[in-house]
Order: sequence, then C-alpha cells, then structure tokens
Amino acid sequence: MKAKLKKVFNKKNFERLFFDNKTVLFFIIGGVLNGFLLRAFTLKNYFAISPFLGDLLVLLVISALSFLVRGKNQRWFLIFWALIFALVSLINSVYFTFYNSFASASLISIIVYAAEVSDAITENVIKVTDFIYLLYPIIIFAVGLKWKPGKKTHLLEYRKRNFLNFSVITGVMFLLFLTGLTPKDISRFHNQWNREYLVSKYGIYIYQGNDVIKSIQPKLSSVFGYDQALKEYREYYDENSYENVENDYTGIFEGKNIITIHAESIQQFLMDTSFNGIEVTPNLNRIASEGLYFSNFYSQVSVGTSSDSEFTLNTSLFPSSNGTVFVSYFTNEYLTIPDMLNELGYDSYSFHANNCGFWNRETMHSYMGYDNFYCKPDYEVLEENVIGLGLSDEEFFKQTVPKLLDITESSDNPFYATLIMLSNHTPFSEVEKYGEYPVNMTVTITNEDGEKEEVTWDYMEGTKLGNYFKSSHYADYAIGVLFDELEAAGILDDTVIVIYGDHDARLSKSDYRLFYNFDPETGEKYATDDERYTPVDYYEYELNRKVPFIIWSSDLKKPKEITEVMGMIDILPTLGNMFGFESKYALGTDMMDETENMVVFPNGNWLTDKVYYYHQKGEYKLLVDEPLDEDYIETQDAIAKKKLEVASDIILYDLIKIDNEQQELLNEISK
Ligand code: GP9
Ligand code: MN
Repeated sequence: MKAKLKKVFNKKNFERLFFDNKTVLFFIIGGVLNGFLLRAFTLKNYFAISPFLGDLLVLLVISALSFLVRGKNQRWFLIFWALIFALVSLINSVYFTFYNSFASASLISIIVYAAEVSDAITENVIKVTDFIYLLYPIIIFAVGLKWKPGKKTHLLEYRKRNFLNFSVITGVMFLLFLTGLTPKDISRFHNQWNREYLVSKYGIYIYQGNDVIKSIQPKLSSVFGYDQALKEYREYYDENSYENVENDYTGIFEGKNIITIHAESIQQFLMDTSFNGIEVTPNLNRIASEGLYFSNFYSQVSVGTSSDSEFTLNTSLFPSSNGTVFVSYFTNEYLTIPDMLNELGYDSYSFHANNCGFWNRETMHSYMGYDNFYCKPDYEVLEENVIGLGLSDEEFFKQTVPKLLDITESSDNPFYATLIMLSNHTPFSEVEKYGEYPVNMTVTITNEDGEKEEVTWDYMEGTKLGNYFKSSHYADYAIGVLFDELEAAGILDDTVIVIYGDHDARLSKSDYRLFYNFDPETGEKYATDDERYTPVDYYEYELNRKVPFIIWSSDLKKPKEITEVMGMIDILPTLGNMFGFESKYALGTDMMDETENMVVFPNGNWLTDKVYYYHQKGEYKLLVDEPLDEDYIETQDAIAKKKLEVASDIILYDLIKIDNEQQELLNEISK
C-alpha cells in the first residue's frame, strides 16, 4: 500500500497524470473554480476548505472514470460533465437569487409553477454573472478539441493505470474530506433539508447529486408492491375507519379560533423542574393548570423531526421512515386539519420567522391546506433580536399578533394558526441572550469542622442540559409574552390555545445522570452503587423524552390533567371531536376517551401504561406491578406494526389519492 501511494504521489507521475492530459487538468481546475464562484456569490463563504474538498472529490471521481473511455471519447465525456456541472452552478445561482436557497430536483414541478404565477420572475433574477459558469464547458471544449490523443491513450494498459492512479488520489481525498465531517454533518446530509448548510459543507456537486438521488428514491421504491399495499390499506380501513365518539368534550369549542404553538424542543420534565424555587417553565405550568394538560404525552417523529411533528399533528398519520414526508412526499394527498377546518369555514395560516424553505415548509404548508405561510421575509429581523437560528421567540410573537389581528379584522371567519417557535433549538449555546436564570443549588451543609455552612453548587452551569434549562426558561417567558399580547389584542377570549413540544432536545445521558444524581452534601455525583442513584438507561431515557401537550381556553369549565400515555397522532381525533371535524384515516384516538391507549414510535417501539417495548431488541420494560396477559406483547406489537405499515404505504404510494380517484370512478360508472 505504502509503495503504491509512493508510486502515485511522485512528481513525474503527477506530471504525466495531469499535464499529459490537459483536458483533465482544466476539467478539475474549472470545476473547482465554478464551485468556488457559486459559493462566493451566494453564501459568501470564500475560504471554507470542506466544500472545496467536496467539489474536488467529485471532479476527481469523474476524471478517474474518464480514463475508462477510449481515445477522443474521453474528452467528450469530460465536456459532457463540464456542461452538467456548469448548468448545476448556473441553475443554483439563478435559484438562489430567486429563493435564497439552492435548487432541488424534487421541487422542479413547483419551481415551474411558482415561476409562472409569481411576479418575482418579472424582476431581474438572471444576472450577467450567472453566465460566467458556462465559460467552464466552453474552455474544456476548446482545450479538448486542441488535444490530440496519442496512440497510448487507446491502450488498455495506459488507461487502466491512470484510472487506478486517479482512484488512489480520490480515495485519499475522500478520507481527508471525511475527517472534516461531524456526525451532525452526516445526519444533515441524510436528511437533505438544510440546503444552504449542505452546500457550505459538501460543495455544490455533492449536494446536487445527493439531492437527485433523494428525489428519485421514493419514486423508485413506490413502483413495487403497490397492489398489495392498496389491498391492505382497504382491508385496514374497512375495519378501522375512524369516527368521532360522543363524549363530554364533543363540540365544546365549535367555531372558536385555534392557535397551535409548536414549542421547539420543549420536554415535559422541564415543567417539573425548578432552580432556587423558580420553575423552569412558570408560564407553561400556569397554562397547564388552567387547561387540559396531557402530562404523559410523546412526540412521534422520525428523521423529519420538526416537520414530522407538524405532519403527524395535522394528519394523524405516522411520518415516513423512508425519507421525510415534507421533503419527499409533499405532493401526495393527505386529509389535514386545515383541509377539514377550511370546510367548516375557517381560514388557516402558519407562522415561522425562519427561512421559508426550511423543511420545504413553504411548499408543504400550502399542500397541507394553509392559506398562507408567513415566514422570514414577513418579519423584521434586526440583528439585536436574533437568538440561535433566527428571530427570537419574543419578537416573533410580538410581530405575529398584529398579523393575527389583521386577519381577524379583515374576515369574519374563525382562524386556525400554527405558530412555530425557534429560539429553543439545539445547541442552546447563546446563554447570554436567554436572560438571568442560574441553574445552581444553594444548600446548607455541615463542613469538615462540623459547622453549618451555606454553599452554592453550580453543578448544572456550563452543561448542555443546564443551558437547555436556561433556553427553555426563555422560551417559556416568550409564551408568557404571547399570552399577554393576545389578551391585549382581544384575541385570547375567542381562541383555544394548543401547545405541543415538537420533540425532545436530544440531550446526553451523562448530563441527565449528573442532574438526577447530584449529591448536595458532597457536591459530587452519587456512586452507581448508592441506593439513591437513579440510573439513566435506555428505557429511562426514552420514557423521559415525553413532551407537554396542553389545550387551553378561557372558558374551559374544568381543568384536568390526563396522565395516560398519549401521542402526537392523537391530537387530530381529540381536537376533531371538540371542534366538529373527523378524518377516517386517523390512526390515533381521542385523548378524552377513557380507553387504554398505545403510543407507537416510527422506529417500531411502542408504549402503553403497562409496557415500554424496545422493537430492535424485542425486549420490554414492565411499568406496572402486575403480570401481563400471555399474548399482550404479541397482540400490541401486531397492532403497532400494522399502523406503521398503513401510514408508510399511504405516504409511499399516495394511497389516499389513488383510493379517492378509484372511488370517484366507480361512482361515475354506477350512475
Ligand atoms: C427550522 C426548525 C428546526 O426552521 O423548525 O427544525 P428541527 O431541527 O427542530 O427539526
Ligand atoms: Mn424542532
């Protein structure tokens, strides 16, 4: 291996590899230059190494492959790829001017549509500089034409050697590139939703390649198994079609406005936590004590995190584990809360002060039936009001309430509004912006001399969990501001407020271990064999991921805490019964019905009041002191599996649409 590397990485070999074949050399230089120019004009990131290596890597791969093509055809191969790469740069450059983001193959049909209807196209979106990228294939063409392939280029031996040499260089480059990536970069690559980030990290060519693969993947996988899926879907809904069941809450909120607050990364245990007598979430605690508070409620997200919770809440379907619904399956037909409320005469809006294209929200929210999505350009984002990813929650709420007021003043229709918070997003590091909230503990201890002494342990300060408490305390403060502003605007009385934590904060077990096992007597953690030690194993951790869910209304007769296990999928049936709509496709249940519930997670795990089941291992933790029925696990697991399968098939094969179309056809025929 060492010898091989030496053979490749010597001066003579480099000269032969690159200068013998100028087309290859220009191909690589031109491609790198185009990638650099694109990033400079769009992201303004001039000197980042990682995207430079990413671009170079792709160009080396193509160069290596070019040696598999004989004689003159090699240059045509390179000219072809130079043209493709130049077009990728050109399209992305134009797209960025238009949308402030990078292009995605899955959005092609939407772009054409948007371009047709938007006034923006009449503005000058195509600049002269966009065409600079086309110089690249033109130069490769010129160099390629001049280049006379010598006899040896036809020789298999020559081509094979060059191919192998290039492959070694590419391999080394790949390793170099990999070392600069963090696990977060890799997971973002997998999700493919934060497009600006991906280009800034991977370069434009890798980004676009990954994007094309991700866009085609769902189409390919949906070709197979379709008939079987439709059959099983019909069988399932013949037996399990969802209908509201009359209970004490049926119709109680009919005709009222709804404001749904998407509380970023808010977990339930925050509500049970205080420091120095001050609760982490005093506002949420007060709101919960006045409303219907579901304290054993779980988010059911997959890789689509925030967007998955928006999807599941609005459809009562599980998110996809094969790609993300918002990104890969957004054109499908789903029956959503906005759809059903629109039928009841509501107008629906969503609000998020971040980039409109994140999680493809701008497009998907419109597909989900929201009449308008207010996003970053609709907000004034002053530097001093920025926390983490964007506009602070306080400012977001302060600027959203006047918009809601305009909406109520311009229409007599009730509204459904989804307000997506942002500040409490990982990594919770802008501690100085969250306001004073010390996460320490002051206690009186007996010191070594036997005297009483007051000490303050800064045990949580500086930890990620500690910062999360501070950040959540800020988010809670912002929710308090929202309530005040809504009250002042006169909106609160006619409005039901729904609050959900969108998913957990993905904190480390070690931070929890410190938090639950801190010994104020010694300022150390309890030893693991201490009887006071609380272990944080897989099950503890998973069970602790629950998020709060609250339904609040000023005219709710009796506040109530519901402690049975519930999940995001149950929101639609619950609100449906209260507001007068229902979806036969709902896979959840009405949380106000007193039946035993099961929370199924997209990874196959599930939870009841009796058991947490760990799918991958086929093991479970018993949560009650009573034995289970013999077939309990098997029966529940089969139900969980079936539900996940039905949702997954609906998403993959667009079954709701197909089923509706077939039904319509049958109705036509039978007329
Ligand atoms: C982006 C925000 C974050 O706008 O909603 O999404 P998440 O990382 O939580 O899925
Ligand atoms: Mn989120």
